[in-house]
Amino acid sequence: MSNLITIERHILEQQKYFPDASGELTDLLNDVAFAAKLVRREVVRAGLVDILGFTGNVNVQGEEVKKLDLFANEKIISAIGQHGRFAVMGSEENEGIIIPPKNETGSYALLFDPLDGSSNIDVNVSVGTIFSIYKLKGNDPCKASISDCLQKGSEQVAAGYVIYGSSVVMVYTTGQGVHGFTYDPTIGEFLLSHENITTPKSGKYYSINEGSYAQFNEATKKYLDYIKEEDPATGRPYSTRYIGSLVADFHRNLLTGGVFVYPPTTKHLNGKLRLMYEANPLAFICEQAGGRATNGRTRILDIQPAELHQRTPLYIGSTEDVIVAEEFEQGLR
Ligand code: P6P
Repeated sequence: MSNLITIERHILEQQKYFPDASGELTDLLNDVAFAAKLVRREVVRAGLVDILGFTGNVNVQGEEVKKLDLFANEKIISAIGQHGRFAVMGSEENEGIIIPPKNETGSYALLFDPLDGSSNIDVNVSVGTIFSIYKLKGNDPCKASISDCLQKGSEQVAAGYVIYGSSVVMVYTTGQGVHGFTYDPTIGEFLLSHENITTPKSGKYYSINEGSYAQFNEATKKYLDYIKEEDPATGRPYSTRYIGSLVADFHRNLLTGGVFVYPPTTKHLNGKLRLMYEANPLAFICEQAGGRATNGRTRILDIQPAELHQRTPLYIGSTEDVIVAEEFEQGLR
């Protein structure tokens, strides 16, 4: 039975695809899985301990920091940083790069959003951790810098997310397909539950915040009008599904098919979502599952980053559905 395969064993088996692998990628993916268990422990009981609510601080994004945001960030940095496998990190919660202790032995860079969708924490809506892993560009980890973090998404060696929902699922790719693991609290293990995830070429869901309609450009408004028209031959109208938690919306569409769109708006001219630790890792996963991810014009994984926290519009999900949304954005429809 495949569900008796732990994530640690699966990661080890994936190593055979990397003949020159030193086992480091295996170790650091296990580090991430371990950190996910620590975060899960607090997320699933957040209502029982004094970890809900706000810290009273504002992060680099100008957003109020939830206690659980801060906890998740600190846990990931300490649980992963302690083994010295990462020479540099970039977090949604930290303005600059993080140089972990013992970084002199690291060969990789880690970008992560410790707890995305945190505004949903206090109302028990699914939230998620998203991570992205690169090899260092240089050979000297002591010289690891921001440039090791600002690599194109196509350079990722691994990416994944953990969704803390009705069950806790960790999904990852190393470029050899997409695999999902469901946490079994009775044994404290992530067990293989979704092997070789492939996303349908088209779906029936579209995910966009229609409350921002007044902020959308005319192309996006035309797309929304189109997707809601009655046309059984093209499966329209699509159903709207928008949780307001990127990982939850992405995960549903990945499994069932559909398209998630966060377009440019008058409030966020370059979109709201972050390239390095939201769009890139999810784009890597989506493409590995047979889907498509662009900013409406350019493949997400081809975007050359300029800043750690730069934003991007995001059109991601089932290939045929994303192409339709892009054609409206490009004025082709
Ligand atoms: P809006 C949550 O704050 C988040 O970063 C993503 O998880 C989510 O997809 C998006 O913002 C929701 O943004 O503007 O629709 O509320």
